[in-house]
Amino acid sequence: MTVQSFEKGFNDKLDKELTIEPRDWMPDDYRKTLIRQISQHAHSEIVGMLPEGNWITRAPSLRRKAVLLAKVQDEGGHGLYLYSAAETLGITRDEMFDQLHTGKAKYSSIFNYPTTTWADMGAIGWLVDGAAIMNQVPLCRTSYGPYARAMVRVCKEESFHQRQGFEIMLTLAKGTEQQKKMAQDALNRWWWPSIMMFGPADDNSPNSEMSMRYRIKRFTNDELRQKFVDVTVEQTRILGLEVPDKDLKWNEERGHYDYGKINWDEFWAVVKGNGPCNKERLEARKTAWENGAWVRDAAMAHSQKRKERSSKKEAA
Ligand code: BYC
Repeated sequence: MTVQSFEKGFNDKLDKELTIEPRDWMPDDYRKTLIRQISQHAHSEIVGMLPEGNWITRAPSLRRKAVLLAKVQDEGGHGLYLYSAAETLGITRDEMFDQLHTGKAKYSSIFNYPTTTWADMGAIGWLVDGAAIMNQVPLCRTSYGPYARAMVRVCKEESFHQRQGFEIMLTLAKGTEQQKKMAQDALNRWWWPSIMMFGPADDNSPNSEMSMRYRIKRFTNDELRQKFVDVTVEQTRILGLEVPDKDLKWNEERGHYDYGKINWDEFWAVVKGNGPCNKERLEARKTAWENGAWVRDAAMAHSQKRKERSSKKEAA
């Protein structure tokens, strides 16, 4: 078979909305951009455990503690599905961790902001997981099979996360004056970073064209951002809180909310490693990796021993 016929088979599958599987032929740039996106997505889940993990011991009740603990564990699980999906493309987990620890691979900008009050747990669940759902539900139909299948489970868990965040916000917003203030303050601090999560504007998004063509991304960054704004503004009304954007207004003609100018300088500073918590987050990941070395060594030694035992048994 020629490269052209392999390419035709690949394109036919995309046209028929069939998934590409690990053993199928795929163009190099498809493989490369998937490794980039899936591994960065995995890193985001793992680094995303840090800002919330910070609040587990300080959650205001046993119920809140148990729920937050379960949520943070879920994020760890999401990271593991995603690392496994990326491994099917021919990169090892060690290589991916190395890329994270050396700053070569990115992770979501949102996790470089500090979590200073309990209300931030509500805002993260509601806004950050809400943005994640908006981005990831379409990824259940992404063209690469292992990524699409991982997303189905991830999205189910994310909707639980979003609801628990909204419930924290609702409790605070309907609570005392001081609690309502806390909720509004968290919304003020997390609104713009959440809007930025969707990535640069379409005319400044170098990967979008190819990813849309290969049906990896099903909507552009701006399309998803607009959907998120439209849905979330309505939810803010239920909370009785105010979106910190004086230019936000319903546009009858477009059938969407218009929103204010995004501070792209801030976005790129955070993406390039200069956000409020970038150094702290990376340090925490590197330390966890180093401290966990004995666990990896012990697991490898155990598996080696089992292998030796079973080959001895076979030989006997
Ligand atoms: N932060 O050409 P573009 C979660 C980078 S986890 C940092 O538009 P693309 C959760 C981008 O990587 C949420 N970097 O890129 C976890 C690219 O740089 P490279 C994570 C960003 O890939 C725990 C450059 O900017 N979700 O939900 O077409 C608790 C140009 O961008 C960001 C995913 O990863 C950013 N926000 O589109 C709670 C979803 N945005 O790689 C919640 C899967 C852009 O060329 N990923 N960059 O060096 C995607 O859908 C896409 O990769 C993106 C970016 C929409 C994020």
